[in-house]
Amino acid sequence: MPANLPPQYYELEREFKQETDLNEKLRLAKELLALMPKHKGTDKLQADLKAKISKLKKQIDGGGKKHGARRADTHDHIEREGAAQIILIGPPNSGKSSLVDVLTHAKPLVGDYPYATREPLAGMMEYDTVQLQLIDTPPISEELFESYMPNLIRQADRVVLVVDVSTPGFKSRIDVLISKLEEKRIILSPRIPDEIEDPRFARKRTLIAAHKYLDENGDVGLTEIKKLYPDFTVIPTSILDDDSMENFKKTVFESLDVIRVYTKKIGQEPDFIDPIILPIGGTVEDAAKSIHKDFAHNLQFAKIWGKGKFEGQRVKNSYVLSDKDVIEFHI
Ligand SMILES: Nc1nc2c(ncn2[C@@H]2O[C@H](COP(=O)(O)OP(=O)(O)OP(=O)(O)O)[C@@H](O)[C@H]2O)c(=O)[nH]1
Ligand SMILES: [Mg+2]
Repeated sequence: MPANLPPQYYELEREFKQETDLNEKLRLAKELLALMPKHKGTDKLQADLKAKISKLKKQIDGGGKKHGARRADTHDHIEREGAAQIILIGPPNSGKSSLVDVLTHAKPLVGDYPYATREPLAGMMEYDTVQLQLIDTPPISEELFESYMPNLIRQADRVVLVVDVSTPGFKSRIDVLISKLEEKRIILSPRIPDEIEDPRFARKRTLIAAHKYLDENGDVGLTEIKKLYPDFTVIPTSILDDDSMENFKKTVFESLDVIRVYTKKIGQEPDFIDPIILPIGGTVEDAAKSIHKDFAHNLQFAKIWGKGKFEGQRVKNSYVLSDKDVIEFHI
């Protein structure tokens, strides 16, 4: 039986054969497997690929153990905390660490010299009762592109590209960064496409922070960057301008396309501290599920308080919630 593999498969297979980085090779092997049609004609190919994946995993694990030390690859993954993980990337000295310093309780090293940050560092940013995780990262430039960066970026919910718009020539620094990411099949995108166009590419919804916009030449840079990337959301930021920091938080939150739902126990005041976060369109049942599977199963109905609603309105499990609704579960 013929395997009937799609043309993308052969392209990806060529890349797989040429790739020398083990982590990247493993990722490509997994992509190949995902791309492969599953039928009798590909049984043997599937088995071969699975064997390769297993071997690569062993090589990666074994390599780490043999040398004892945790290599940079251990930064491949940062446990997500809060409602979303947002990664800050950018050229050297653009202000990534300063943003994480001002917006979270983390204390990254801020340097008045490039390449100050050597490792990623996560901190929590609060916006209107919602906790969002920000990740500071080492710069991306012609000279430096840490091998773990592609994985970290792929895993994040949103990317913020931090650009120092007060220093002329930022376009070429962004171009370098974009092409480095494209080599790893990551595309910075103004929005998430409705359909997956090409499964080999990760399209990451990206916002641009036009940083240091209040510095000399910053206004010129801000105008220029908006013109260069008209489809992207550009947020003017400066750590010296509190309003811009508030606007940064708000814009990042709004880009997540989620709603906040506050819970209340029967006969008590709502808990406005720790909302349930749901995608837009989330229902009462989704909210209950996010608390516990059994809880959703036993749910009879809920009461809702919110804008434009009848106070304490009784609703069914399929009811679609709105941002800032208060919900009282009845089981
Ligand atoms: N004027 C001004 N300076 C800033 C601002 N944000 C950061 N800086 C300065 O810019 C320099 C670089 O800041 P960092 O936050 O270390 O930049 P980075 O992007 O983390 O740099 P790398 O770690 O090397 O990639 C430091 O001297 C900061 O004090 C800002 O909003 N306005
Ligand atoms: Mg830094």
